[in-house]
Amino acid sequence: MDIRLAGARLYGIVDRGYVREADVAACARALIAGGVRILQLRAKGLPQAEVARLASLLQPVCRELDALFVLNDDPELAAELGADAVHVGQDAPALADIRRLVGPRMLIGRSTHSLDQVRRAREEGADYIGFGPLFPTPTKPGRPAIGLRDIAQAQELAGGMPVFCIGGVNADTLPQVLAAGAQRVVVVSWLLQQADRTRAAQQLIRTLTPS
Ligand code: TZP
Repeated sequence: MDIRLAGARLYGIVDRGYVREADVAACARALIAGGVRILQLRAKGLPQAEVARLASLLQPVCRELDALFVLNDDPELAAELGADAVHVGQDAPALADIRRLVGPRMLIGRSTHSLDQVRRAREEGADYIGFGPLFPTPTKPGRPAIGLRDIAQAQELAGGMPVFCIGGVNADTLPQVLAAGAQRVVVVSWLLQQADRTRAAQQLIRTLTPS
């Protein structure tokens, strides 16, 4: 497994819904300085050329600071850009088809919302999964929350495949999420809305890292 993926407990997302284009590179720097080692560009609904432009701001920062650069939703563009990883949802094609597009080395992550989907993601060879949304979240309005009950079983079904719990995770909810069996989390809106994103990421990482 990629050593940066194996070591990643906090997955960050530079989400264009929260971050202005002019702030993309600085945001990436702040999150990575706070300990984020895997960072996704999420730009829902934007044309591919605009996503490519945003990637041209974010990817070099990831390269320079040795964080994994993940592109959301677009395997074709991920391959073109030479991203470290691509993240896809349940509506995306089978991972075997995505693998053909992106080649043997790129990491592939899949969003999952149920234990059945965790099982399937493992069978189809995902490199990691997102599992959630645990709580209602402004980042995916209207999406039903799955709660904390299945986290431990999701971890078990995943075997060694990293499981990043997602959806409504913040400094207040993180202790409950960890108590339910999570080891890794994705935090989007809470981190992006902090005045000092570096300190906020450091705070989460302290809670995530067993002493
Ligand atoms: N997939 C499931 S929940 C979610 C995504 C992309 C958004 C999580 O965002 P937040 O703001 O950390 O709740």
